[in-house]
Amino acid sequence: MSDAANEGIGKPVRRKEDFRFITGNGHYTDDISRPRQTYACFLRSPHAHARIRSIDTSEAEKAPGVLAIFTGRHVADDGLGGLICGWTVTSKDGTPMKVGAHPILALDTVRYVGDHVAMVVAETLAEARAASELIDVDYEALPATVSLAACQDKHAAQVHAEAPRNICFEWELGNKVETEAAFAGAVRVVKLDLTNNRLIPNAMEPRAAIGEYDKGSGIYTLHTTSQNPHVARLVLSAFVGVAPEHKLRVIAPDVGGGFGSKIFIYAEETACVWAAAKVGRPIKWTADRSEAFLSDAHGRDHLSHAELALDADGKFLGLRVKTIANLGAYLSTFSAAVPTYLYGTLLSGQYYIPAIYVEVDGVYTHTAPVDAYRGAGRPEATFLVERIVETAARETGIDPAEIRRRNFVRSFPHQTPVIMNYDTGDYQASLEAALAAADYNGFPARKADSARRGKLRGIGISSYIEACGIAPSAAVGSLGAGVGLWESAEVRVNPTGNVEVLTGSHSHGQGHETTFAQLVASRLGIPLSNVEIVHGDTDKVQFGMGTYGSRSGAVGMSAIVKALDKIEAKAKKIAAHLMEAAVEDIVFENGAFTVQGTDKSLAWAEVSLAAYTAHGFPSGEIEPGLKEGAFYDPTNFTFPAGAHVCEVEIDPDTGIVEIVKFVAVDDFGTIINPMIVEGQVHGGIAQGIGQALLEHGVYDPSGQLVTGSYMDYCMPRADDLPSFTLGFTKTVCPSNPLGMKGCGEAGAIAAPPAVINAVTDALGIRNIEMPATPARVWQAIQSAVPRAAAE
Ligand code: MCN
Repeated sequence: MSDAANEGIGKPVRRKEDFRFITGNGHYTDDISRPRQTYACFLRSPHAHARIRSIDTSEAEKAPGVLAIFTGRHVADDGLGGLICGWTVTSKDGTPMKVGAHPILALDTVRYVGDHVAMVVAETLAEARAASELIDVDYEALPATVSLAACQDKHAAQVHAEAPRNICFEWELGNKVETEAAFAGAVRVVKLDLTNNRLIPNAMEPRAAIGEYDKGSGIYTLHTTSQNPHVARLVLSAFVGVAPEHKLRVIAPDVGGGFGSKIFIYAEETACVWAAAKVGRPIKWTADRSEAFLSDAHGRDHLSHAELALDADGKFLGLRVKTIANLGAYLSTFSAAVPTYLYGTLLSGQYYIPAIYVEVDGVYTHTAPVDAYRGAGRPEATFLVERIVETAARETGIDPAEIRRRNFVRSFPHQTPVIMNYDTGDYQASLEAALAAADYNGFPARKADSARRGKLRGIGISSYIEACGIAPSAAVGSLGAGVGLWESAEVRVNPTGNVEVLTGSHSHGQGHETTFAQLVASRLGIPLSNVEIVHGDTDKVQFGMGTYGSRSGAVGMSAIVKALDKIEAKAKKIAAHLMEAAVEDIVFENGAFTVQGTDKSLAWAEVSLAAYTAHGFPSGEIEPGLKEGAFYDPTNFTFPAGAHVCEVEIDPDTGIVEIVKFVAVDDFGTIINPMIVEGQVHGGIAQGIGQALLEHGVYDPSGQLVTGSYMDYCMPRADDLPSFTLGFTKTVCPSNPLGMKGCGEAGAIAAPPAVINAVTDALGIRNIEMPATPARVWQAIQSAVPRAAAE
């Protein structure tokens, strides 16, 4: 029988799906082999910018095993559209963003190293690769624009003719006049220049695809590593024109992590499904790690100047920000939204700031496209706010915790000057809990002890807020989204009482098969093992918007709640009929339907069976069966918030930063599974620390990616990280029935400024660029020495 007490909402249930994953029984795209499968290899541009004078495939076509070679010309001749950006941003002069064409295979120009030039399909992968080396491309190499700071210069090479000076959009948000006035009345203005370093996502499973075409039915099938298979199908049918939506099935089976990089519709997956009909056989492609570095959409990459105006008491009066955001060579699926509506709207942080004005130039460069990566815009906003608040504390001499307390938003709902309406929160509660867990008051003694040992010690706070549960449709629509951001669910109760839940969310590491089942088990009073969560297949789930923006709990689970409401209502009707009672008298609790005030009762399984035997149902009043669907569109984002405190010790001889303590206290509203939530926070913090200390995507001035492997791109490893101390505070989110706030990105958003605030505190400097590698830290120490000596 049900053990709802141990398996329900709030219980740290172990992940159901992990048995499959850790015993090697997962089904990832590359594990799947289709009959008569062939293999694809993509010939990629070695140049950051070049004109293609000609492509000679004649030798390659004769190579063993080669079945077909496609270039941009074939794609264009077939009438296929290019890849799209699903979010339109308008510049401050009212003009729409300037969109350069994004062909599936390059036509006459390549725009970054790794751009797709040709696709070879062969019997084996080795044959496809060997043949790709025989393709003779005559390139005319052109100057490349790589520097973000210089890409708008008059003489910088143009990435797209449509975008003069490489400017895609010049966007603004907030009130410029009010912000100027706030600065005019300020007692102090704190200024800071910040770089948000470029990151390269590294999911454990690289991207992969198998495209297939069935001549008999005319149906295309694409198995792919997608976080949102329905959106992929929509884009491939409505915009690229691969096949009509009802003739295209997209399956995202087990997916080994995405972190945002698998939201997007890429060239390779598109080419595989399109070419499958041409070749008449299934085509598989799996990225190797080098291809992933070159061609997965990268993240972050901002240059910002920020100014904070304060009064004599350290109260914030205004914030002024100018940011240049790298979009790479082409607009990726959601890229325009990231440095605008996911960034500028969060610049109020946890603080009451009466006036804010932000300008963002979204620019093209000859580098890989840049799009959402865990946090997407919100880490950039949090980094800027929490770095300048920390700097303001140091310049005013007010303790960093105290300056935050003085400026926290304390009454809700709170309308910020940058669109967001914060629904609920208690920022001080998280800060005080984090400070207590970090023993903030004991820090001076620990610093003195480090100094005695010749080490530098620092402490840094990050009081972050983010907007997630990405929805509601009306809000995102008014801001430029091309899609709605609701979620769907269908609950199917079988005659034996077990339940299948079809969800439009997609789990690729977040544990939905467990948490979603916990919700259903709790609500229906049945064992967790009697609930199956079905996702990731457009033939099974009618439609769904997928998983990103930490939305699956707040939006996806809310859709399930709505469907369960309908299930319960119908099951009560059936129970009332069976027990000859009035529906209003039926109580459903712990898996049993009881007639109030009597000992008449029916178990969940009895009612489920009766729904299908349907004997004697009053005709027209009760339909047989027990299956209900729902779409859920919330009224607001959710606003997780909290305080992270990082303490570091630095060896001045080597510049090595050791994180000696990391405390995170987060408010995620109602928590469904604390073990999964802790895992999510751990992963996010690890990525945030990676950004702060280790990870950096670097192109050389000619546009070659010099961090294209794990030899050069430093991912955080277990021994780079301390054991994290976690805590939770709780304010219930009012815009979804479960009161949940998303947790999937919080760590990646909060951690970087906590780390950099600690490092700069230890070094006694204003700023250091991320990643604060030993070399950079050592240089900062060395350049500080002569100054100290001179003083
Ligand atoms: N949850 C909960 N209680 C809450 C909030 C969430 O129990 N108050 C649970 C949810 O039920 C879900 C998990 O925690 O099982 C994460 O929920 P949520 O915060 O809604 O985030 P999503 O499921 O929408 O996942 C997306 C988020 C994002 S945007 C990125 S990026 C990311 C992340 O999740 N990528 C990940 N975590 C990841 N974890 C793994 N292993 N792999 C990725 O690619």
